[in-house]
Amino acid sequence: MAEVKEEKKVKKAKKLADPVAASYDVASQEMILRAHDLGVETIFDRAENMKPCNIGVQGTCCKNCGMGPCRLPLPKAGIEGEDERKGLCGATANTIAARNFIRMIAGGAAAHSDHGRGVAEVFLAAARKETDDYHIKDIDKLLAVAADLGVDTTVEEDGEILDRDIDEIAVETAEVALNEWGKPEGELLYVKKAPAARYELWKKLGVIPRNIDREIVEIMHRTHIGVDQNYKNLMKQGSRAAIADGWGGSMLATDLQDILFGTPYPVAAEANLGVMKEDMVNLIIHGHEPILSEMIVSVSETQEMIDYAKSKGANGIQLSGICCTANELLQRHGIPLCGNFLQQELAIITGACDAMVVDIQCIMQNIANVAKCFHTKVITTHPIARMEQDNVIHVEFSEHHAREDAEKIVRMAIDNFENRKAEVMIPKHKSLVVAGFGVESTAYELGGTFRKTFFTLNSNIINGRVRGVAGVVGCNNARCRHNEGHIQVVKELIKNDVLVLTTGCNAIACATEGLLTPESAKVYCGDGLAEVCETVGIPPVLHLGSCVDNSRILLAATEVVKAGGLGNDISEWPVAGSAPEWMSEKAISIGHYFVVSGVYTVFGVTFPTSGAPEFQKYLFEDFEKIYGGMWGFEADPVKHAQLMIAHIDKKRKELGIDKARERVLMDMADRQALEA
Ligand code: NFS
Repeated sequence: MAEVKEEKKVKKAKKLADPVAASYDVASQEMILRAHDLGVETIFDRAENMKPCNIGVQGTCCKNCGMGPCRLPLPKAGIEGEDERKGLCGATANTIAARNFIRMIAGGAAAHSDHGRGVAEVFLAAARKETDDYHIKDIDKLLAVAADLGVDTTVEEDGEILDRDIDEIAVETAEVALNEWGKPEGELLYVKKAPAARYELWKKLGVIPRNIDREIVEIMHRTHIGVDQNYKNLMKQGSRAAIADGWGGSMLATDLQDILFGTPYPVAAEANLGVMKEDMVNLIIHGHEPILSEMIVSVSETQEMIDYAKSKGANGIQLSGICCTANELLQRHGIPLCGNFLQQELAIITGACDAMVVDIQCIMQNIANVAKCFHTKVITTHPIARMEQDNVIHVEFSEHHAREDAEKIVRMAIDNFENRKAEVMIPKHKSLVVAGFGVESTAYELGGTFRKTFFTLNSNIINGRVRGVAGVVGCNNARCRHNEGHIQVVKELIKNDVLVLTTGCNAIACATEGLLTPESAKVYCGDGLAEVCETVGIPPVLHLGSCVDNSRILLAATEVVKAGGLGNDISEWPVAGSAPEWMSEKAISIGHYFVVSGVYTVFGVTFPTSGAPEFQKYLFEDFEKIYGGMWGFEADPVKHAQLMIAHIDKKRKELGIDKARERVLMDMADRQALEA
């Protein structure tokens, strides 16, 4: 009997991930191996032992009521004739996949937008001077946002036009901004920031958001059992909610963060696990909202805290970031990137992470289990994001005592320095990065102080040196090799003269590979793009920030339209989008607002509608006729990039600028032939 039990145990022994197969990144491979040596389980191992549900992957499992889940797998042979699959209520595969898809949009839009709301509330508190800890940092941005929200920036007194009091403008701007989440009538104000042709199209299609929250709520209503049962009508609401995210919640989050913490300008730093330092207190900030992390940066840079760290035997405090908070701190302060989504457990496995402080989103619950094997303190800070493990400390952060909270957290990290127990092993690998390319700074880089414009980019697209532009963004996904898709897609694009705009975990992946430096242009780019990057002095992959900053990509695409010569709408010029390793609902919302803004957008790994071919065809093909942008899917990174390049070439042809590029690509022999 005992033997049988033993045998079962052997059979059940969990598989360990192969470090090289699990990650493209050498620093991560070293830490996965280290985890195995120490007997610490990570997501890479769990991915080996638990396979995803096949029906869920196809998007055709409906669990929106208590009669299900109703599972409608795609027959192995595919669908021949009429698709007769139905749930108990009669819901078809199309209805189920569309419901699930727009619920993902609702989840993603809610996450971005609720983050934005939090920032708007802090902005209002700062404008009303109800907090001493936050102030308005960027007056120019405040004035620009005020104008976009219809807030007067001047007053007329005795027939004279005078500048309005800045505090008054700030309060009114904050109030109008906050109102965008739940105003009872009218339409979202920021949609008018889109090219006029796009706005008119949305109006015609009836997808202009009324307010941010309402569109998310309506998705939950329409996808409840027995409500909307037409996949096209369901997608109409999905599109409206996605616009409310990209051109609403996310864009407001970005703008208000810029007002409070500064608009990013190019800044140099380093990236990867190797930024941690053995002789310093390593405080890692992980999550999304810069409200907390900005305060931690400010506190940890004070002499008082540095002296305190020294009194505990450390040489100082090394801050670094994980996930999108990392991008926020990098673009505004040059704080190094420790890693992206799949590296959060690995940072603790170095044995040198004295505290990991988290706020909201993309935080794996398992970091608390990994932390138990080390001395690391995991500190949650947000009332809506707590963990059940008993080793997690909760310090509830509030804008009304932000500095005090941040001091408490930084002191905790410092006090914990002397408790390190495991041998410290920090990978050596790190790379240089240049980040901070917002719309404002990119216009400045391209056009100079006096002529801030995107026209330099347009003229290089028209003359063919730059073939087109791609926004490559999004998560990591443990169902594919960490960072490989990101890096290969981007390398293939820049090799083919496509300028890349990056955010999120893609930006961090590119950073670790050294693609975010001007020097990388010579190494990885086609001749045309390399020449432009070298002349302007920019990297071929421009870091635009965190995931809410994908709104910056929308605005950059709009600036290109405004600069002229490339059509009247985002859908007309050679641009494409991609999330090679997506996994979150936020990525689906982002992808969808790219699509309905007119951008062909390709996702990797899997696509959550594959079990409903008719509905998927609607997204992949019919959408192009409606919105000028559509979805695509390709798991192979090189083919993935090639799909984007083919779309870019199609747009060049439609604009009649394909010939220019053929001339640029003449090699020496062609030139000699011409001269002869
Ligand atoms: Ni965005 Fe994905 Fe998370 Fe940032 Fe990374 S996982 S959708 S990239 S950190 S939000």
